[in-house]
Amino acid sequence: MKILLTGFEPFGGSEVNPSEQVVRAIARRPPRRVRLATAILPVDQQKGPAALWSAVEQHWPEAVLCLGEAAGRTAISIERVAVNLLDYRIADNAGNQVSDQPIVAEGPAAYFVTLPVRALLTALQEAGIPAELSLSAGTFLCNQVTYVLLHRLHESGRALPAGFIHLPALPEQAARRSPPIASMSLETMERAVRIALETMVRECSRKG
Ligand code: PCA
Repeated sequence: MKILLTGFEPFGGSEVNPSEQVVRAIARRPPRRVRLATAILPVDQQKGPAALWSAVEQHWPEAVLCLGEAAGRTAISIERVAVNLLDYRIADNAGNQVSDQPIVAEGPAAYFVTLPVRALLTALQEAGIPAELSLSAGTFLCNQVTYVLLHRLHESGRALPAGFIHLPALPEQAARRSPPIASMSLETMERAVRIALETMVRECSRKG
């Protein structure tokens, strides 16, 4: 199965982004049943969604899994919904900080992701990895790219499974915060995303 896996470059003053590191690690040794395409997206209100869509058009994968960092989350967070709202709590890497705007004027208020979120959660929990379903990817870029992806897939009539997983901070990022925040090792996050990809293959071939 051909899957597009994406991460983000570092942002918000951090030198690393676990989502980029996980994507690069999996690209070096993709799971056996996955034909993997990858992209690292810029943390930029204009360029981020455009880079994701151009990777979709370049590869036309059978499924899309996007990853991003949500420092402070205590578990692998499988997002269920993307909302039509831009309300950046910090500036992106180009200095944009937009408030109270829709992502797509006249677009629907929200889209549900089209990944098998319950099966992903169960697979991660059975592997002993802390995981949760999340009702909000926030109102920053991760929510925005997910909304734009689901909107464009919807508009183009392509029913690809597509969605988003937020990763906690890495231990070295958490250690710099005072007080420290929750973290997860790169090895565990990589294992989680491998399990997510394998679950997508299994669930999608069961349905197809
Ligand atoms: N996390 C941010 C954007 C890039 C990233 O990795 C977010 O949660 O919106």
